[in-house]
Amino acid sequence: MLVKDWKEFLIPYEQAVEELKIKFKSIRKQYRSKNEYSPIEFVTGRVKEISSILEKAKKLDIPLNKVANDMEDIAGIRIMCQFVEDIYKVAQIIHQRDGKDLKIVYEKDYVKNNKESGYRSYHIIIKYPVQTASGEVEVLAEIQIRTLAMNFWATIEHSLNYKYKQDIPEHIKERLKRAAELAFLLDEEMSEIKEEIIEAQKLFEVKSNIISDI
Ligand code: 0O2
Repeated sequence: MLVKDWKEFLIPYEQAVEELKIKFKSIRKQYRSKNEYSPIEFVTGRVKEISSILEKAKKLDIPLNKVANDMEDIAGIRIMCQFVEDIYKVAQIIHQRDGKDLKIVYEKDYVKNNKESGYRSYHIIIKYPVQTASGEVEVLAEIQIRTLAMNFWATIEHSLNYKYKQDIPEHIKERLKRAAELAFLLDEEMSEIKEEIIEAQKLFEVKSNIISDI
């Protein structure tokens, strides 16, 4: 497939990512405008690079004409939360939309069952309909929901994997596993004082609003 054809193929994925980012950011805005705690801290999204699609297709033995059906994360949304409990709250919000603006295909709970690497996140694979100039196209998208600590770990591990071409030296792998355990402990500790933190953040927000009104 030519680069031009890839670019055309990726258009509905780009639209899906943009729409989903708006929808999840808007949930956060709605909580905040009611001065309520939002289980969503921030949202990012990306369409997989053509080179990464080709690499993954090769690794997983996916023929290029099957990529749209078999590669679930060409469109990727990442939702970051402050606390582990928020991850399940966000998953519940997504469940409430199942059959409405999206369809849940399946989920993977790497929060409770972390990967061998130490990776933790909650993944929801969805089908998302996009209205294009040539009609409706349903694309697959992967929503990753994780805490800030899980995101910190995953981002660092991802860059090390890139640096070492998926072959991180054993001593660094061990360090990363320890770091993942510590990130998990950090999440547990923060959950223990969650109510205290939420209250403090609300007070801080009120104070900031007063200052910005002056
Ligand atoms: P990128 O660059 O983020 O797009 P599996 O066969 O189940 O082990 P599979 O089929 O890749 O793995 O699916 P899975 O588990 O849902 O993983 C999809 C995405 O989750 C990955 O996409 C990563 O974004 C993230 N992920 C999964 N495992 C790890 C991990 O050990 N470390 C980090 N940092 N991220 C992980 P890509 O295409 O691998 O990468």
